[in-house]
This record gives sequence, C-alpha cells and structure tokens, in this order.
Amino acid sequence: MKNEVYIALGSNIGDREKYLMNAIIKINQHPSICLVDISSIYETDPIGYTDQAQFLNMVIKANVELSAVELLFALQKIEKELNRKREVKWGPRTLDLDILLFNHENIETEELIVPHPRMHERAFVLVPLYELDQTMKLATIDQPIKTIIDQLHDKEGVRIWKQKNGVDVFALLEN
Ligand code: GSY
Repeated sequence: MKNEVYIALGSNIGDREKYLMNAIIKINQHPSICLVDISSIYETDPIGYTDQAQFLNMVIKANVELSAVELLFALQKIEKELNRKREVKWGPRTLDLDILLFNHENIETEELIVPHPRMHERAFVLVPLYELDQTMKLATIDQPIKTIIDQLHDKEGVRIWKQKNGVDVFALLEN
C-alpha cells in the first residue's frame, strides 16, 4: 500500500538549514518512506507570534508505506532525535514537521487532522507546495492552489532562500 504525502518543514532557531537537511536525510532513511521531491528553501516572515526570528520553510513529497498516524509518529521521532526545541506553542522552534496531505484523504483522529487545518491560510506552506504541484486543488476549499496563494497577504513575506537545482531531489542536500 503506497500513500502519497506532502510534509511541511520549518525551523527558526540555530542552524536552520542543517535542521531541515538532517530531517530530510532521516525521513529518507526510514525504511517505509521514499522521498519523491523537495521544494526550494524559502525564508519567511513569522506568522502568528511575530516577535521571533524568520523561518526557513520548505515542503517535501514522499511515498510512504505507513498509515497517517504511523507517519505522524515517525516524524515526531525524527523531531525528537534531532533534539527539537520549542518552548512556546506558537513560538520559535528548531524543527517542525507537519503532515499536510495524505493521498486525498480527510483524516480526523485524536492525534491528527489532515489536510492540515491551517495550511490554506499559510503562504509559507502553499508557496513551496505550489512549486511541487501547480495543478493541485485543495479539497477543503475547492480552489486551485494559485488562486488561494494570490489572496494571501503573507505571500510578500515568503522569499526564495535557496533555489532547488533542476530535478535532482538530492541536489539541495549536497551544497
Ligand atoms: O508550524 C508552523 C510554525 N510556524 C511558522 C513557520 O513555520 N513559518 C512562518 N513563517 N511562521 C510560522 N509561525 C509558526 S507558529
């Protein structure tokens, strides 16, 4: 059983790029996860609690032989292994791994809601997601992703920080 998933990554403390890259390496080393594509890395103005450092954000696409909750636990384990720090709920963090989409499923359990309930209002999620799939429609809103991005005020705060080089999924990890 192969499931297509999109995962958002974010970091705004310490060596932000290293946190993202180490997370991707660990995700790809998982025996039941196969990395398919990664976006460029974006530097983004903080949303919510705005008195904090800028984030690096990106999105990856993967095929997984896991249920959504198994994937959640695998990502939480990786966050822990990378010594995730987050002192305040909406505050700074070394690493955040969020499941955005799991096939086209609507999932609501005690641990997890997918599609991610706030993704449609976050340009720091939708801009890298759009880079991976321009034709995507968000089921929760039934609008093309580009239309949603165009309406978001915080899109001005999302800037390319490291451009993905061509189609090589691993090129970003190498330099
Ligand atoms: O899970 C979201 C963490 N977060 C972010 C983020 O990743 N990027 C930006 N730009 N703002 C954020 N605010 C929060 S909370």
